Amino acid sequence: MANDRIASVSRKTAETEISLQINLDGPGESSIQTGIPFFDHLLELFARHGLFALKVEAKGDLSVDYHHTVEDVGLVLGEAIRKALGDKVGIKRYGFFILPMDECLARIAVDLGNRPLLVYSVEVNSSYVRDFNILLIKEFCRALSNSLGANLHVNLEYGEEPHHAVECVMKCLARAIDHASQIDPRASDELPSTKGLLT
Ligand SMILES: [Mn+2]
Repeated sequence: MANDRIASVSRKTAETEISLQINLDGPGESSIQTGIPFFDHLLELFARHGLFALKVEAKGDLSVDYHHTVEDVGLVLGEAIRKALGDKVGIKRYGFFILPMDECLARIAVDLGNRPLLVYSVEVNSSYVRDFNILLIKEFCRALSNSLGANLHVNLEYGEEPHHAVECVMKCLARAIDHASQIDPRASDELPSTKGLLT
């Protein structure tokens, strides 16, 4: 098991250029620059509530729209978490959280078992926070699930206000991933699988 669970990933395409660093055992601090203020806000919350240390610098084709940038940050974040997890020996592997935020309640479960799949159910009356379409968070979660190799079940049980709804989802997601990536002191030398392989 690696001592410092820190990883950096950089990725450049014709649409986006992203560099990201994460410490899974950080104190919840962050430095986020994506060019999309509301998305910066959500990633700051992700770092704070996951108790990660997160640094994100993203330059994307925002003149087209926010889609490529949001999706690609999800992809690079998943890759960095996967790298920081290393061989996954000793981790809890499964994580879940139920998080209330004002009128919203999110329920999220994650399996870091290298079987990527997203089940996503987040419905609120309106889809926009200023010019940010909250449907993009589904693309973010799908990209994260694929590159992290995580089975993700993301449910907003109920809620109305779109800002509250996606903030509730991001805080809940961070806490579920934090839970799953923690080392289990009762089995710190064990791989949480009978298959003998989780990567
Ligand atoms: Mn907020």
